[in-house]
Amino acid sequence: MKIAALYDIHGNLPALNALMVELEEVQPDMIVVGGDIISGPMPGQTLQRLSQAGDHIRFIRGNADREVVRMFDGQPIERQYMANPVEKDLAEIRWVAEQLTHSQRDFLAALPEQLVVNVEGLGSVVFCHASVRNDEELFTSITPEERLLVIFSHVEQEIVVCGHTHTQFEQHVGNLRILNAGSVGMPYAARPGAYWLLLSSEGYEFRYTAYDGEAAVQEILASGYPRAQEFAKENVLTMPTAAEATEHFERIAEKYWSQEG
Ligand SMILES: [Mn+2]
Repeated sequence: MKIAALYDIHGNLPALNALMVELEEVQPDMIVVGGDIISGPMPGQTLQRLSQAGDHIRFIRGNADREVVRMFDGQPIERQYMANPVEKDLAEIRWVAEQLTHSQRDFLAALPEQLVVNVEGLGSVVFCHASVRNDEELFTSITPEERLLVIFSHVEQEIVVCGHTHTQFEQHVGNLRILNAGSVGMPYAARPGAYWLLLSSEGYEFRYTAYDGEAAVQEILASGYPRAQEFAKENVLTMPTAAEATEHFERIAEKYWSQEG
């Protein structure tokens, strides 16, 4: 059995398209879309593309999807870990919400936060967006073990697959293996591309799919997305490294944990 975990696509349709072509060769038995599906340049088309993938696809909801649904419904948006959205962020979320149909809103609103799949030979796997506790909790490859023990203390499965911090990494706590699938559409990594995870009975593989960045930028700039310029420059053609992102997220996580006492 093969499962392709596609996390944090963030409306980057060109990245997703390249990956779907590669998956035609990989032929996974299941595709798990790990949340933060649409918040980016091509929200509606991204959902459409995924809906054409076949009936072996499963979805969980990410924090950004949840926020877009709240915006669609005219509800306020509050964050627990990251800074609350300022007007520029709200304008972006509003634009994404405006691209969705009612049925796309309903689809996102109805998604589960977790999914458990038993992979023969590998064990039981729980897919979540950020952590098993909620869809925005931050931890990284350098989070101390004592904190991971608290976050993952109630997990009954052998493997946790997560995303949210857009960096591929692997962590171990006791017998539990934690795998961050990385990000398809907004990776923090050494080179541009779509990052994802392949699980199978034989084990797991951190994967990477290259795509034409210049062509992607043309599509992104034509999308009308308010952050298109920034997205093209800072998320497609170049991007922060995993180490830079890790330090950034770990600082936020530390601040949160020190306040929580
Ligand atoms: Mn994300």
